[in-house]
Amino acid sequence: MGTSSDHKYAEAKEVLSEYGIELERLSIDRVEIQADDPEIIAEYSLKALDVDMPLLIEDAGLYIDKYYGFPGPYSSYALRTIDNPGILKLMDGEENRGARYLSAVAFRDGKNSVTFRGEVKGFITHEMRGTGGFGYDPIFAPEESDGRTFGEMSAVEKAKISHRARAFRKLGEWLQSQD
Ligand code: ITT
Repeated sequence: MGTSSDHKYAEAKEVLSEYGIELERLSIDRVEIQADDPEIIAEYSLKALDVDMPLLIEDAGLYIDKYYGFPGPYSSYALRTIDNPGILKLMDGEENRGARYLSAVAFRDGKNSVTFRGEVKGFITHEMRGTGGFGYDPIFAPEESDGRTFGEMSAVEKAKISHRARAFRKLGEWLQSQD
């Protein structure tokens, strides 16, 4: 499993399977607008897709308190450019290390359109730790843990508290309630 979308897909698929829901990945280009909030980005991308089947789009990012939410919607770009060492450099000597991951899942079927959010609060570590997860996981330590980064956790541990798992669990519950 290489790319970040492979990881995101595996995490989402795993959560939805707990609700008996099967997730399949489509290889189609999506329109991605620039907005501060992942909810707006995911909803816009979903609306722009002319596909006649139950469909979802997730958008996510890392929001650092000290930098007013940066990289936020630029998370993918910041990772491709300055990467984790660049983020650590920005945080050099900084005491306010608070950050959060946000995820938004926009879903529609023939009848409804709904969006669910998930959030996990944590802090940016002083160094990269762990080889698990992907993206910013080696520099993000959730509050609800023992100081380990997501990169130092198993997929199962990350899925207990991650922003993505939380958003997809809400979707799973909502879909179950529709049956
Ligand atoms: P990719 O091309 O990198 O997949 P994207 O624009 O499709 O970007 P997202 O909005 O969902 O992907 O997420 C933006 C970036 O935020 C993503 O590239 C990751 O680097 C980072 N990110 C999101 N969720 C993450 C997680 O659970 N762990 C680590 N990094 C994450």
